[in-house]
Amino acid sequence: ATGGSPQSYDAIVIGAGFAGLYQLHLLRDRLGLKTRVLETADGVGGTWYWNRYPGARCDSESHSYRYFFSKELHESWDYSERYPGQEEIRAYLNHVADKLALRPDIQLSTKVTAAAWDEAAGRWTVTTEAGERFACQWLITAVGCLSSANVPNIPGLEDFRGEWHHTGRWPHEGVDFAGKRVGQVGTGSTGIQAVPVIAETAGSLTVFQRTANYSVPARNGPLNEQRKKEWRDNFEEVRKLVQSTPNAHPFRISTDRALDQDEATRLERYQKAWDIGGLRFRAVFHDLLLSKEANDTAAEFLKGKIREIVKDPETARILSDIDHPYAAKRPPIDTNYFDTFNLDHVSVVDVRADPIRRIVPEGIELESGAVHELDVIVFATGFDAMTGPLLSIDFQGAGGRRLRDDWAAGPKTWVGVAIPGYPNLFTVTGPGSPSVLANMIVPIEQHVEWIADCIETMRREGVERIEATPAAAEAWMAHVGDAANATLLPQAGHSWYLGANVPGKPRVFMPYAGGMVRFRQICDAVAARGYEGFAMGAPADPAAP
Ligand code: NA7
Repeated sequence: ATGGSPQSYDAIVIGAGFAGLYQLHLLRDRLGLKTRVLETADGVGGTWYWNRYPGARCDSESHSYRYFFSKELHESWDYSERYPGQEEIRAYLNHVADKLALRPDIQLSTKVTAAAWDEAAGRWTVTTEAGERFACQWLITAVGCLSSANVPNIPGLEDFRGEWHHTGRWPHEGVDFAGKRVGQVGTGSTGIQAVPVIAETAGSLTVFQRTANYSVPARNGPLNEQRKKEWRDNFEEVRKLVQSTPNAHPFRISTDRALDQDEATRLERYQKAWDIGGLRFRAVFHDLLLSKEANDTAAEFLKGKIREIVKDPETARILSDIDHPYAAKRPPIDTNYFDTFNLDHVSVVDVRADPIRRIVPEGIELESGAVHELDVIVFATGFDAMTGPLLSIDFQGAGGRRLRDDWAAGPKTWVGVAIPGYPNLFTVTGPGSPSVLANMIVPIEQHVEWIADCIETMRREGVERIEATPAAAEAWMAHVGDAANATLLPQAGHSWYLGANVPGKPRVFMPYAGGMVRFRQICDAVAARGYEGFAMGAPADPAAP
């Protein structure tokens, strides 16, 4: 179908991860729209297709990391461990694709490179890397928010004699570390998962740490049959629970305040939470992300744990030299991360004190001139989060405006799902959505359902065109800023929430920190008021070109 007139659809969905699969199901099977999913990869799974690095695992507990829209689907699948591993989540999504017969409408190995709004036709034209063209009335991006790999621009990488890989683009055949000198850059959630597993086979492992990080033991383990049955039988309860907590996890954040406790009680509570493990640690007190003084008590406890676990005092000092509040950056959870530094062949290098200068053919050279000779470099350096995947597509909106220009000073959306100037375009988990601050599945389901409801309303009422107003988006991004500023989240100056991990990216706090419950209420109110903040049927700003 290259050249000639584009293939025509009602709706095109970009991406076949959790969001894209469910969006296809709703648009095709509930609304009866002629829908096509375009997916870069040669399989479904999104994040869980690409992130095949050693130790890749979800930080959400497995009974909450699954769709909740169908009881039948729910009952057709069990995960095997407390936290689902990458391969198992990918298998789950393949299972869903089969169960809902989604595959015939998913076009794999198809990378969307551009999308342009044709005002006269009232349709989007979507172009792929291979030059295929599609026309559609509604365009939905389900491209993920942590999917554009951020490979740091370190001079000399092309001269490196060994092999290097980014965790988010891991080779499918795996990487053989046996006996090799491995260097890993990055100690975020990903790096902290990878270190213990890489250390199992590597000849040596050197971790290049720019920012020390907290981590709480995940306490992963197999789920026994009784547990599996319990999750299966309590579908409604779990669904209600995840939809009623601000972070969409299957546990409630305590209403107790850290600062109201005496020292002994507080420590006891922290110790208990440490023993339970995982993101539940964050839930132990209500004020951990609201008060620096409260946060300091948790931070001190966690730093103490690092110093307790790590035997070498200098290594312990480097690993516990953490300068942001606990959970102000996404808090990692781990399996034996700090213990791994007690192994003779594993070490940490503080590249804040002695930064990476360049990569040389033999390895990594620091500002001091020290060279670490390596056979493999692993970049666990994260993603161009939230805006990266959208801006990698050349979006051309009404009047020829470009998303890259419109977002040059930072992204602007109305309730995370719509962008002024881009009619009939919906973004799942876009900037301004709470997605990355929550157990991702719950916001994904909410966005996808809200979008389907909106399109259904348009069809019922004979409205061909919808567009967020600039005023609504301005107000929303101001509210997103206020919600973040009410917490300690902006205090981690180098977090990807702020775009600070990508040089040159505007510093704007992107996710909505007001909580998933509040977000859902706001979106429901927007719809109930006849799609407030949207212009229905006509351009939002008639004065614009
Ligand atoms: P993150 O959380 O962005 O972590 C990336 C890590 O890589 C972090 O430690 C960075 O240090 C480090 N980094 C990035 N660039 C460099 C350079 N140039 N030199 C040295 N170190 C660098 O990504 P993850 O993949 O771990 O996690 C992403 C999300 O996926 C996670 O939050 C979960 O939601 C799932 P920095 O802190 O910037 O100094």
